[in-house]
Amino acid sequence: MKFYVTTPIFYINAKPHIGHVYTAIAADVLARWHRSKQDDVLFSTGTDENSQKNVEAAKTANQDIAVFVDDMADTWENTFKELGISHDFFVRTTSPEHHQAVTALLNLIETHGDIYLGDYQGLYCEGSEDFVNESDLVNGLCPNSNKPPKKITEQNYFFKLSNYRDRLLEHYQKNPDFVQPESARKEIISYIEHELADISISRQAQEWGIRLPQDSEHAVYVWFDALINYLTVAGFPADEAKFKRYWPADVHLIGKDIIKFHGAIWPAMLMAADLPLPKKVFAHGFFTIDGQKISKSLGNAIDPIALAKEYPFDAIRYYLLRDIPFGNDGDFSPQRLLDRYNADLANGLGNLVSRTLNMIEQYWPDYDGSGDTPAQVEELLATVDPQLNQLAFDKALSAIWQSLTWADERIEQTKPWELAKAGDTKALQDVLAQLFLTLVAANEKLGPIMPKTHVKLEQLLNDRPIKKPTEPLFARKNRL
Ligand code: ME8
Repeated sequence: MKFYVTTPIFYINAKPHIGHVYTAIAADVLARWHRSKQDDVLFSTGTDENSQKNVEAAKTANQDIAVFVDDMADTWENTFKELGISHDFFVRTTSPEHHQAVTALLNLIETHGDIYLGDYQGLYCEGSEDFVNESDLVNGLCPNSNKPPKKITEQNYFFKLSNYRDRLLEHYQKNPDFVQPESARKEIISYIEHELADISISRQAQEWGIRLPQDSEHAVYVWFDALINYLTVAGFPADEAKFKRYWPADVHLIGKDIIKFHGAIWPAMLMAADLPLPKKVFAHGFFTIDGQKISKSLGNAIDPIALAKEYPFDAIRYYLLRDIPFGNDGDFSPQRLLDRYNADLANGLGNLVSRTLNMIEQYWPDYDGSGDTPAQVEELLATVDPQLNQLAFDKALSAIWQSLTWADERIEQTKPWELAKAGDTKALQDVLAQLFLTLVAANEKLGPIMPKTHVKLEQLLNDRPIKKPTEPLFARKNRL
């Protein structure tokens, strides 16, 4: 089976923060999980470069915009690489392949008669690159950026989005899983029912950006351009074989802030070009940092590379996916990260590994690792794959940790050292094998979520004779 998963492509007016990396981590887990099932995976991420935000940032940095986006795209790509994100494709919207895809899609939509020239008079929020209504404003300011909107009056090309209202609603009715979770689905259906109107797809007199094939005086509206990245990655329009192989995408992972674009505008664009729709759009929640919205002015954006110097990146993956049910809003708390690290990783998994291997080395040095996974553990771990399929990462992790707790309890109940003292070899070996095989089974499920830990643990478990680790899997940390 093929599996095509995407993250949003990110604005590169600033460096990546932990919120951006969150989406990439979730996509990475899914990609690794599908690879482990031998699926033909395409996992894409990339950068949204034709935005006015980037132009402003280049000006502030006193740099030529083309140089600026090259540098920043490198920074983003290197950040993901350094963190071990396993994307197969890093798409840039200034690339020639993407230009080609945008032009081809716009031409297809035009053939359908869905593009027309009109006058746009209204408000524009540069922070979210969005045309907005008065009613969208919060105290007169743009909802996402808290900045005043710009009033614009210009001739624009429009996409007849309103033509697709009924087809979109029908699609939602027939495909209840198209947008998840339910809160996002409700929000988007209400938007389609009550607010859907034609959208402007070009900006006049904007130098930076892809030229509209219909009129080179206009740049393509950056959101229209950005959404098409998902086709570019799949080889549209030039590589027909690749496109057939991967399109439609299996899941677009996004934050809930951009649901309108992915749940209404994007499917309508594809309908207008007679292309199949993605199978699923999953909108995860937003998290604050210690209760505060992540913002430049507060300077509280956590740099993922700096954080990965303090904690193994697997621990950060674990914390984010375990602590915030995927789809809900949440809070990133450095204190909770530390607590979870110590409790679940250092004292939990790490301690169980060292106790188990230590006892085997001591009491049963010629154990070859054979035997059956305990039934209770098998039952717990059987829930992991279905949970991953639902993107319920927290529940998947919780099931894995329940199996570790089961093993910890076995140690407390059976006290292997006392069995050894009493010379009860059979009971002693039974429990040691149970512990070992629990670790083997749990580690198999950990693979996509904590890939480095998985490899380390696999080495320890495959070593013969089985030896206690020379260093802890996770060293305890005392203070922030
Ligand atoms: O919107 N919590 O790019 P962007 C969780 N270029 N996720 C967060 C987050 C937070 N606090 N902050 C950011 C754009 N994100 C467009 C997308 S796609 C065709 C074009 C994540 O750089 C989340 O995935 O503003 C969100 O949707 C994305 O970053 C927004 O990134």
